[in-house]
Amino acid sequence: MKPNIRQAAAGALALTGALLATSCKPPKGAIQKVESGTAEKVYVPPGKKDEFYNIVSGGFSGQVAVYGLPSGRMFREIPVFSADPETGWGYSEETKPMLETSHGFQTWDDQHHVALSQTKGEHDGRWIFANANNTPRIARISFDTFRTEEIIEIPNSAGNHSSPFITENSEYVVAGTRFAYPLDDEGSNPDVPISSFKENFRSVLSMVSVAPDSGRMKVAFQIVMPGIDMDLARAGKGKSHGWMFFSCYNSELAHTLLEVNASQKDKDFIGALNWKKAEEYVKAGKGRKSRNKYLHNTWDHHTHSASSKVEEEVVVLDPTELPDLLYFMPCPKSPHGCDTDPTGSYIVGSGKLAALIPVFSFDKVQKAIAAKDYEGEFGGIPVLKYDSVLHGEVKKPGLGPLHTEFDGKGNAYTSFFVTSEIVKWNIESLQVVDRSPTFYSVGHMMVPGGCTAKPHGKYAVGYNKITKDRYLPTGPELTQSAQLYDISGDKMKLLLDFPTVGEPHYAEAIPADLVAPRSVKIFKLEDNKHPYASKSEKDAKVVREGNIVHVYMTAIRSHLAPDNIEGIKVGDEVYFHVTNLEQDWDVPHGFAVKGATNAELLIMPGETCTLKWTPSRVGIAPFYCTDFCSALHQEMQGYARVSPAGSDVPVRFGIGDTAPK
Ligand code: RUQ
Ligand code: CUA
Repeated sequence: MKPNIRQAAAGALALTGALLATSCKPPKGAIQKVESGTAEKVYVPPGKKDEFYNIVSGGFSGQVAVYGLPSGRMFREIPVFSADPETGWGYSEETKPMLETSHGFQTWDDQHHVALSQTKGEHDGRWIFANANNTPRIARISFDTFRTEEIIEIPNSAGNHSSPFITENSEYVVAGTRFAYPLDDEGSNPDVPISSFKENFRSVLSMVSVAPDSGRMKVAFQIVMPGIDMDLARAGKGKSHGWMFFSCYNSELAHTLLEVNASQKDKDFIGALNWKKAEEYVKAGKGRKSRNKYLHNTWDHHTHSASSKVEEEVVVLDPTELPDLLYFMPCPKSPHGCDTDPTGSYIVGSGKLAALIPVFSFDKVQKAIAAKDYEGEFGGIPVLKYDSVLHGEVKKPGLGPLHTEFDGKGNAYTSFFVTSEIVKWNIESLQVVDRSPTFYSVGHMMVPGGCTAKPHGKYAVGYNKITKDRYLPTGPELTQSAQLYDISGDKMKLLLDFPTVGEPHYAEAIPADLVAPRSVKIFKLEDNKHPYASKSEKDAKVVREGNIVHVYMTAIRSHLAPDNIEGIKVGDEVYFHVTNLEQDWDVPHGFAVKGATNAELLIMPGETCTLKWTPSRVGIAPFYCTDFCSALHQEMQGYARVSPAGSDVPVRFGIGDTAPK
């Protein structure tokens, strides 16, 4: 008997039900109902733009990514510490110096935190700073071009995690050592047994100054301390301006199995550095001059090229000899986040293993310092009494607190890794007022402007470590993800999940109006001072100097000039210097040549970029534009003839009528 439609449908439903029960059923708690009308809150209709730029660290991708809020759409991945074949970053001759370090050329790092420039404690929309955790560096990215324009290496440091948190007027960005190690500056001997940790390993906090107009960075001075691991930091603001606070773990000074050995003590520390005092000491010549070699790489806007300079020296201050410089505050259980509220009155420590959140009062810290209210010292640095500096504790907030942000309305929001939630609490009363689950294991969280003196509020974003069942599976590795919450009312409301690239750690968000109007649309051709620029097609040429061949090439819709080149030989070093002659927004040209072992170039209007090519085979090598730039983009192509080494084929080149006959 044939089953009727109804029976067939019921059977199909039963089958689907069985499948769901076995393989596709989400674990309990994975589905959270969203209210009707939620979609409209994140929907940015075609032709409309997002309200905020969300600048998100890329973690082990080494890059920084830019998303829109509330849509969660990704706009750009900015190459910073990792080479990026898509843009030629780290592959073009112009960008290579940006990735030089004292250890050599590095094409990767671990990018954890971003800091947006501030004036009077508020976002000013000029720069993004980003840290490299592995080989200690800080990068500065321009909001005008969304490009990295400076990278400075941090000497006397290892594991630059507590970085690049910024002071109220962008006077400094900070860099703290996460992996204490024996300093390896000139004259010291870092070849010591690891077991001599206590005697020989040190940590250094660096204050890197930022020039007010150019943004140019300089390692202004460093504070050396015992081998505790510095984790995160925040500058004071308002009344606490002039101070830098930073969390420290491993006060046990363990050097093996830290998981256990660095979790012995009840309390570790939050350090409080009086950097104004440090400036006085430096001025008075109280520092030791440490001889180092560290690189400082900068981008020149006129030549469209980077250069790398070796710095040789840095001033180091010793807080055991210089009074009133540095204090420790006891903080429960391996603190991670160390965050100051918008008024600068409170410092929140997030002990990863603590079941409470201590909130310190800056006024009480000042009183305790004045009264020398110490409970002892650590490595010669005074430790203030916990009870004397405490504003209070948030009791039973959750497990595994990591980071805290603020909404400017008296509330704090703390991420909890272990209990997978964001908890909202009142800074004055220390009462928990709301909590919302995250999916899953949230690391950093962010409120737009939440680290500034004037938070923009409205949203919170959680950056999760685990996504499990939230997205379509993509093999063993699932996408990293963020979650957007509406925090405009009393209760947090989950609005949206969106995937991210790399592993997001800290992020900031800034109103689009502060950034969008600054955006550079083209580079003016007349300002191009690149030594190999060709400013018009008639300047295009090929010049041989020994076995080096310079191709001065131009790109404009829709041809490359010259597009026929002869006289290149196996063993030559060929440099294609391609100038994009366009002066229109959003018309890059790309350039690639067969057999090149590096990458493509992606050349912005008015810019010159150089690809090095060492042809290895005799024959004809086609080259072409890689970016679909016009209806005749496919025709934007040409040929290079490669002859045997020692051949006498002369250099000839041209396009159209001038092509070699
Ligand atoms: S750290 S959560 Cu660099 Cu908290 Cu990542
Ligand atoms: Cu130029 Cu495609």
